[in-house]
Amino acid sequence: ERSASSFSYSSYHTLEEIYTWIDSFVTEHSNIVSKIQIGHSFENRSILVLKFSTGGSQRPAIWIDTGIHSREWITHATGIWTARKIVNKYGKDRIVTDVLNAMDIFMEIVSNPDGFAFTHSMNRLWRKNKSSRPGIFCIGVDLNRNWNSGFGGNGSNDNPCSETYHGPSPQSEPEVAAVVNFITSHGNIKALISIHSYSQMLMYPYGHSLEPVSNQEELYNLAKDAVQALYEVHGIKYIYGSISTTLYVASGVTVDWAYDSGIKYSFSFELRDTGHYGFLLPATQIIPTAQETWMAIRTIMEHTLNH
Ligand code: ING
Ligand code: ZN
Repeated sequence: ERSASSFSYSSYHTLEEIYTWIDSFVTEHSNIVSKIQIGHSFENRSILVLKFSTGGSQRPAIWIDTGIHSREWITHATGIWTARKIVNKYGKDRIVTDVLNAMDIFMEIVSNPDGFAFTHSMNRLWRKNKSSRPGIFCIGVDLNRNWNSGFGGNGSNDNPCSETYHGPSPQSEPEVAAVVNFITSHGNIKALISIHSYSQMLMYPYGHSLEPVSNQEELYNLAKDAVQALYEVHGIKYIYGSISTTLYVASGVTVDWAYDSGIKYSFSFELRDTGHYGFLLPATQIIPTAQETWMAIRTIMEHTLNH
C-alpha cells in the first residue's frame, strides 16, 4: 500500500499519484491536515484543497495555490514539498508553530486538474484549462486571466485560440469560480500566494494597471525581505516588484482579484529557472527550488501573522 512516507518528493508525479498522495498525507497527519473538495473542473475532476489547522473556527488564514498553469510542473512539486514541510515543522519551527496556533493554511496543489492530466497524456506544454463551448473551435481559457479585476483588459486576449484567452466572462471557468466561492465564503483570508513558473520573480498587484496599490511600500519591503531569505538558501536571484512594472501588464489575474477582495498580502511567485530549462525544469531541481521558496513563503507568513 502506498503511503506519504514512500512518496518521492524529488520526482514529478501524475494527477492520480498526487491525489493518492493527498489521501495518504491527510490520513497520516489527520491531527493537523484535512481535505476539502471545493468544486469540480470542466471535465468533472475534483478540485481539492488541503487545510492545515490546529483548531478554532474560521481562523484568519493563508491561501497558497500551485499549478493554475498545468505545464508549470515545478509549482505542484514545490507545493507538495511545502505541505510536508509545514507538518514537519509544526512544534519545531517557531514561525510555523506561531502561525498555525493562530491561523489556518489552505493549499490548492492542482488548481487546473484537467490541464495537468493533459500535460501528462498529450501535450506537455499545455497552459490553459480544457473548457470548450459551442461554436468555439479552440480549447481552453487562461485561468490567470479569468478573474474579476480588470477583466478583459491589456495583457489578456479575446481570441479563444490565444494562450492568454480570458474566457467569455469573469469566473466563467469552474476552476476559478470554485476558488472565488471558497475564499469569499470563508471571509477571513489574510494572505494569498499564487505560484507560477518560470522567471525567478516575486510580485504583487497590480497586473492590470501601473497604478500602485495602497500598501505598495509595505509589499515592496516584504518582497525584498522574502527574496533575500530565498537567496540565502542556494544563491538564486529573484527580482521583485508589482506585476505590471516587473514583468508585463496582465489583466484578470488571481492576485489582483484577491487584492481587490480585501486580501492585502497577495503575492505571485515565478519559480526557477530564467529560461534555460523553462517549464521543463529537471527533477533534480525540485528540492532546492522548494527549499528556497519555503524561506520566502515563511517570511510572508510571519509578516501576515504580525500585522
Ligand atoms: N506567467 C504569468 C502569466 O500568467 C503572471 C505571469 C503571474 C502574471 C502572476 C500575473 C500574475 O502570464 C506565467 N509564466 O504563467
Ligand atoms: Zn503561470
